[in-house]
Amino acid sequence: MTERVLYGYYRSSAAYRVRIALNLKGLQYRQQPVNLLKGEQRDPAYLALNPQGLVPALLDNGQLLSQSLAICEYLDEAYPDTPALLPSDCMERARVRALALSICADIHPLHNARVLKYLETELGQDDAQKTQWIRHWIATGFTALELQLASQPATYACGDTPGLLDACLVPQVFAARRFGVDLAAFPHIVRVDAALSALPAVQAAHPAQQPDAV
Ligand SMILES: N[C@@H](CCC(=O)N[C@@H](CS)C(=O)NCC(=O)O)C(=O)O
Repeated sequence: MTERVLYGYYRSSAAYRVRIALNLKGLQYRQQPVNLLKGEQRDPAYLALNPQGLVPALLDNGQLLSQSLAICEYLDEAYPDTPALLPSDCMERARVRALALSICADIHPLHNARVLKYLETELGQDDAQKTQWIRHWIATGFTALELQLASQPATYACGDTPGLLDACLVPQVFAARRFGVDLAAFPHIVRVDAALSALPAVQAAHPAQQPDAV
């Protein structure tokens, strides 16, 4: 088997999701940092690997994969003997995917680095305006997620074993704290995040624990 390599950045929410997924599944990997602040995601060598110029990308069995959710689902299918990230029931799987997408497609892209840069350089928004934007969109997404978690309370986001939604929730809560979002209105999200943060697999994925952390 060839080496498994995760191209990522310590503070990237999307790379953080994949680190959690790999750790929950007990799959070994080497990290290859791509420094987003230095623009390394746009280096020709990296664009040759991932033309989108985004992290993460995962090299597994000699093939390169992009998009964090696609990578997590691939890991579940390719390594069925490791702990499952998705439920076996197709209705439950659809529910988990929907909630994961509510974070990955509807919250996170609105505060991605390139979006914030565009707000600043092209639309002339200052730091206070950008912070208002970020907090608004995270709180909007969390308001709906909180209601959904409250409707079926469990140890983790979707039951009593951690899975795909948890791998998305932890990085989004990390980002919310980093951007100063008031989490008082989201007790279920905070509770689930605390339960997850006690797991060694999740602790090892924390940005501060990564080789490129500054
Ligand atoms: N939908 C993608 C999002 C990837 C993404 O937005 N990555 C960010 C870091 S969290 C990135 O590489 N940003 C670089 C940039 O904005 O230039 C995924 O889930 O993998």
